[in-house]
Amino acid sequence: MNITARDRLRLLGGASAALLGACGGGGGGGGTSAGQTAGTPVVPVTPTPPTPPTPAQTFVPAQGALRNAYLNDFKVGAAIQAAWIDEAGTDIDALKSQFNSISAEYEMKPDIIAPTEGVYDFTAADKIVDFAIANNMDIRGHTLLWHRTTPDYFLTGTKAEMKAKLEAYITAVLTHFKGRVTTWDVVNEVITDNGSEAQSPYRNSNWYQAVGSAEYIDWAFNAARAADPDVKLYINDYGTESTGKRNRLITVIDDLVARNIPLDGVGHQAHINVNTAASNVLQAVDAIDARFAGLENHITELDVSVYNDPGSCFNNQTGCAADYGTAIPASVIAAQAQLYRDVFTGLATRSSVTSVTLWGISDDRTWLNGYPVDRTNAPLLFDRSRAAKTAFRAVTDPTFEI
Ligand code: 9MR
Repeated sequence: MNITARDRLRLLGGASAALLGACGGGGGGGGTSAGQTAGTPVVPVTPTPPTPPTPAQTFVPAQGALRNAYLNDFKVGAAIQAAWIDEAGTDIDALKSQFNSISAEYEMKPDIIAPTEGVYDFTAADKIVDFAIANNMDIRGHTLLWHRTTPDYFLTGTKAEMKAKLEAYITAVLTHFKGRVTTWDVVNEVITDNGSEAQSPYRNSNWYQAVGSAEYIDWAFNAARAADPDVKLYINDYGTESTGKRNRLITVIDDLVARNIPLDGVGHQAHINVNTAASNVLQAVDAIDARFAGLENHITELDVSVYNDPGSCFNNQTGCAADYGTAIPASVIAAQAQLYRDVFTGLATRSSVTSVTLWGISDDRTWLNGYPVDRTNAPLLFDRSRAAKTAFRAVTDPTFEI
């Protein structure tokens, strides 16, 4: 076949030329196909567009749908990691679009801020706090004292020396964040899970053992109040949805209140699962309300595991529920959504609840993918493709049928 110079010019003209260029001139994207006679009009073959996802997959929440649904009730928070702030993508978009409070997943703990005595590094924490302020969000400071993130140097020397080290740390941290961080979890998980232990209601922790009593709790609250008279001071723990743990927590708060230790609120972590009764979470709030007028309640680490494991799974990783992989049954996703809805709407009727924080944003980045065993979990409001889940719709739209 003979292509003349005039034909070549026509082939390269206008849109056809652009398409040929884009497709590299080869394959089925354009050009002269076999059997096509030079001189006849060239109609470029348009690539087939990708099939659009079904509407269910493309549900995009309205800007502010989550925080606005509870604007008159409580702040809605998420735990994040500082590194996420620099990522382009949907987690940070979801955070900005849907939440109005932030917790640091680990960057505001003593092992990160002061791994060496007296040497403070606020870089990662400041990044989260600055981001929150720039985006009009609250910050829940988490946490000044937790047995799992206490560097060893805190727990050496005499009692007076340990007290001085804790006071120095708390003073430095609260002074640094003064006016920016509105709330601190002063102590985290100081209540025991085993009511028959001698030191119950306190946890037999490294702190308890080093000090020889629970006096370190007083030191922490007193130092925090002295450093910042305006910040809200919280005691935070998990398992308050079960009566034994809750009653031990109340015993400890009774004692703090009786001795005028400064305390503003109770943090309920609420790491629950699809089989938890929403009423148990609400009863934890009601129990605090009934006993302590004036204390606030925060839900601080809410997530709903899709697995209902026996105690042995947590104790020695045996008998754990089998991994669903990514094929989580629709019935489980629906049950999770219903539980989220019942918890959120119930909390909205409790005036002492001023903040509800999810422990993460999307299911692919949650501590529950590795605890109590490595497994695909899906405990949050956004899925692995970072799309809003059924649970998100359940808590933001009362007319949405689960
Ligand atoms: O989810 C947090 C994980 O990324 C950290 O490595 C870990 C230690 O700092 O803390 C995890 O968060 C815990 C929270 O601070 C207290 N309650 C239990 C949470 C899950 O372990």
